[in-house]
Amino acid sequence: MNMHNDMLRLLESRKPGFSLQQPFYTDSDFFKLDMELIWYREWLFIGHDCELPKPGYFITVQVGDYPVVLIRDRQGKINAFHNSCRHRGSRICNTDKGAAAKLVCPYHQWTYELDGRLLFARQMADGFDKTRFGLKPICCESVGGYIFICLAKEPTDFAPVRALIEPYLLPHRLGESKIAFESTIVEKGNWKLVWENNRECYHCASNHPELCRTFPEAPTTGGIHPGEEDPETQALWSKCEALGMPSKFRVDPAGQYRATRVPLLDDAVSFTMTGKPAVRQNLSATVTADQIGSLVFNHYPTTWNHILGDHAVSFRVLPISATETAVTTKWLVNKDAVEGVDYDLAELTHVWTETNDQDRRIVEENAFGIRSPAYEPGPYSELHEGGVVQFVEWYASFMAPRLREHV
Ligand code: 3BY
Ligand code: FES
Ligand code: FE
Repeated sequence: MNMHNDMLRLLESRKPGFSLQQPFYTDSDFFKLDMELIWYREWLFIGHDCELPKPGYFITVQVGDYPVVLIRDRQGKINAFHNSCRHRGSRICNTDKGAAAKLVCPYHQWTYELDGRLLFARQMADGFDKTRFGLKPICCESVGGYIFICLAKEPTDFAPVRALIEPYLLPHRLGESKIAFESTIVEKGNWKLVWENNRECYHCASNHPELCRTFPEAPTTGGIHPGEEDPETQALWSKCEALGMPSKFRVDPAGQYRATRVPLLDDAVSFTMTGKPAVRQNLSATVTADQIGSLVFNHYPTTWNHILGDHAVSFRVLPISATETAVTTKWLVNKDAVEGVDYDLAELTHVWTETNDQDRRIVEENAFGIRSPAYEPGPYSELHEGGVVQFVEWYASFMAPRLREHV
């Protein structure tokens, strides 16, 4: 109770337009509240449909205290389950990914169907009722090649997310792509610092030489109404919308998810050092235009994305502790593209590998300085950090009412 009260008091006394007070970035009790009130309640992006190409393919993920497995069943449906055996609770799948005909618990070999039903439980007493011990399901939705789960017993309606995001994603056919490469880095900083850093490009010119070859560091890109007053963006939107690719900036009323297409610099079409495509064939056969910029799609608290003509890059944020966050990046290409023939992996991944590492250092230095007893919340730049203010306001607006339920 006290903890809820403490956080609520700080949220209510914070200065709008300023960074949060120290405990939001450092305190383990505050971290628990973030997990309970945001991470265990909101829809979370976990992975892509193309990572589960056939029945039996699975990926696992750890969300706070919850081990989770996503698996495609024999009907082709993607299911999410708590990765905890209904016998004595052992984790069942203990690799990041794999494929299995059945899910067999390594401890005493209780065996589950891909849809979660318990099929065999060796030498249990007569009359043991297998139907009562299926894997516990987790709500799961797939939209435009992105799989989301929600750990809440009664999730918020996913339909509005789908309605906003799906038209933007569909032309890019990410469901039919493949992962060319993925990386997970651990940043020694609170998950909110990872997001704050992502939501501005105030730091870009001096920190991201590779990204800045193709990505505009214009202050409005991450802002509240990005692109509306910029003729270049308007031209890109008109051109792409005429080609059947929704592009205009849209955000949901609560500010949790947004989609927009942003132009790249000059003649650039991809995040490479030259701006030229990294992959020979387009990601989607239906998108043939050259300059389509980058479709940026964000959903708090887990994901930001760049979808280009020749590839896409998805980012997944998962908190580990108050001071550690895992960031997983996946590079998606046309499923028929062959490494070494149609793309060079080092060229494809170079810009964001460097950018991620630069952002990791930035976040870690930020976290370092915030731990100082001398830290006090500082003012965001109105010109450059509108997106950060938007993120912090979203966070406060989701946390405060939920904290009030407990005080
Ligand atoms: O586009 C991104 O992913 C964000 C916005 C600008 C800085 N950062 C790289
Ligand atoms: Fe899974 Fe015993 S804990 S079979
Ligand atoms: Fe950055």
